[in-house]
Order: sequence, then C-alpha cells, then structure tokens
Amino acid sequence: MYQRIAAEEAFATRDLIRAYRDLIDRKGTDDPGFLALMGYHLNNPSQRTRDITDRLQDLGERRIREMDATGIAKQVLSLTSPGVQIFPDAAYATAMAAASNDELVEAIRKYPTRYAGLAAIAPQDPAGAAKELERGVRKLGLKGAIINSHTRGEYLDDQKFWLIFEAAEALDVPIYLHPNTPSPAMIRPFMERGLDGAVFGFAVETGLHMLRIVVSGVFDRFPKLQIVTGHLGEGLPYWFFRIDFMHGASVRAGRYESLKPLQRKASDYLKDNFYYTTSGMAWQPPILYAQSVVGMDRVMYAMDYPYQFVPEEVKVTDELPISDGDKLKFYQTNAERVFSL
Ligand code: 1DF
Ligand code: MN
Repeated sequence: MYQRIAAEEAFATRDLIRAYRDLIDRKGTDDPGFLALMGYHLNNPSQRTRDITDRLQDLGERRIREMDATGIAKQVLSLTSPGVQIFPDAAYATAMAAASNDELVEAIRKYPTRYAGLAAIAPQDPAGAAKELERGVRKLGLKGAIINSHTRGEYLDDQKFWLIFEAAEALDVPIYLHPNTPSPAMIRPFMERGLDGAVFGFAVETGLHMLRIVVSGVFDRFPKLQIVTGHLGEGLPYWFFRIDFMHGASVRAGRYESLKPLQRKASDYLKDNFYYTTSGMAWQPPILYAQSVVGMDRVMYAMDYPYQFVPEEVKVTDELPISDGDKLKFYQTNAERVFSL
C-alpha cells in the first residue's frame, strides 16, 4: 500500500568521527554543546552510545538489514549533526563536506533503491556552501542539503548566508534544518540541568532558528524555498496562533528596528515553506495535531536512525487513525515530492 521512506537518517564518515575525536582531545573547539554531545557519544562506555557510533559508520549490509527488519524501504541520509559546521577552519570544513558527499554518493550508487541523500555543506564559507550544494545536486544526484542549526553561533537569517537559500530555491531542492545543540550564547541554563541535547535543547535551538528565518523575511525574498524540519517542527506548530498575534503586534507597534513587516503572517510561511518530519516523535497525538494544522501534504515520516532505533515505534505510525490515502502521503509521496525521489 505504501513504501516507508525515512527522511532524517544519519551517517558519519570515519574521517568525521576521527576529526571529532581530535577536536575533543586537543580542545580544538570551545563550543560547550559540541563537547557535551560528541563527548557523550564518542566517549561514554554504554552499549547504547557504542551501538550508535558503530551504526553511524555503516552504509552497508548492517544498515540495510536493519531497514528490512523495520520495514523501511528507503533512507534519506545525511551527515550527522553538527556535520562540518563545528570546524573553525572554513576551507577544511568545505573540503570535509565535499569528501563526505562523495562517500555518501558511493553508498547510494551501491544501493540506489534503498538510499537517497542530502549534501553536507559548510556555511562558514557561504559561497563555497552554495557551490557544494549545486555540485551535490547537479553532479552527485543528492536531493538537497542539511544544515544543523547554528554554525559557530551564527544563524541563517544573517544575509551573508542567503546565497545558500538562493541556490536551493534555484535548484528546487529543500534545506533540512536539523537540530544542533543550543548555541554557546544560550546553552548554559540547559547544561546546568543536562537538557542541552536531544531531550529539549535541540528543539529550543532549532525552533528559534526556524522563527528567526521566518521573521527575517527570507521567504518574501525566496518564496519557493522549502525547509524541512524534524521532531514535528521542534514544537512550533503548537505556537502558530500566539506567534502570529504577538509578532504582528510588535511589528505594527514598531517595537524593534530589526522586526520588519512581512508580506504574510508568520504561520503562513510555516505552513507553506516548511515540511515536518516525525523523527523522534513516535507518538500519535502530536502527529495528528501537526497534520491538522499544516495539512496532510506537509507531515512525513522519519525515524532518526541510529539515534532513535526502536523497531516497535514503526507500529505507532502504521496505526495512525488516518485514511490509506493519507498514510501513503505520510510515508511515501510527501517525501517523494519534496526530495524529488
Ligand atoms: C541525538 C539525536 C543526536 C538526534 C543527533 O545527532 C541527532 C542524540 C548528533 O540523541 O544525541 O540527530 N536527533 O535528531 O534527535
Ligand atoms: Mn536527527
């Protein structure tokens, strides 16, 4: 009746893992979120983290076997967060993105019916990132790009990054705005209670990033641009009414110089320029709620393998009380459309 396409599935190259270990060991970054997140994943002795790190690096038989076991027809693969965005040297980050995209494409060529992929890019060099996105799509057949929220504390509403949006719109491919840990300027109160990671910090950071992009006017400039978000939009669908009310009031009152009038309501962009995946949200109430506010054409399945590899969770979405036609959209055709699969 449908193929299950999973839209936010992570991998890592051996070189990336090595470079992360090196950054941690020689204190090559002072980003507290990165050190906490990758310090945990790479150095914690638990079975869970060791399994995740092993699975991340397998683009071969093990991954295919586990997809078969959970009924996943196709994974849309992306380099794990924070990708190359942590590296201080922009040229190094750009080269690392290209090498990772080349490796990804090798795997896709080996399993063309099972894998598709998004390009890693290095916003540290916006022009280089736009070029790598173009190479990824035109030469390698990748389906868009992934950006893991802030890049060294900077957000994509800064116009220096808009070359990337311009390229995505021109190529007619989406940007997956994947979580990163909260930026250094706001992570402290999260870390004091161990809430900086996927438990909640990711969602605050990335929901903020989505809203910064919306209110900056990116979509008035690039009206066809599409952004894919995970974790059911990092909570934002619950906020549409209040965001429209308060954002509109602040704009009309001229409260901030930086808050410019938009052509449409904030929630209009969140409905028409964003897609929402269910990564990490195997729970029917918020999925049904998101479908009710953004529509059946904008919510799609993701597992978040290997970070959230819980085979029983697929049953939760299989059993959604929606029509067969809507289930086909949810699992298959929405992803086929936005990623041109
Ligand atoms: C975690 C979760 C890590 C997700 C991720 O990338 C990630 C985690 C480093 O649990 O630490 O992509 N996730 O999307 O929920
Ligand atoms: Mn993820």
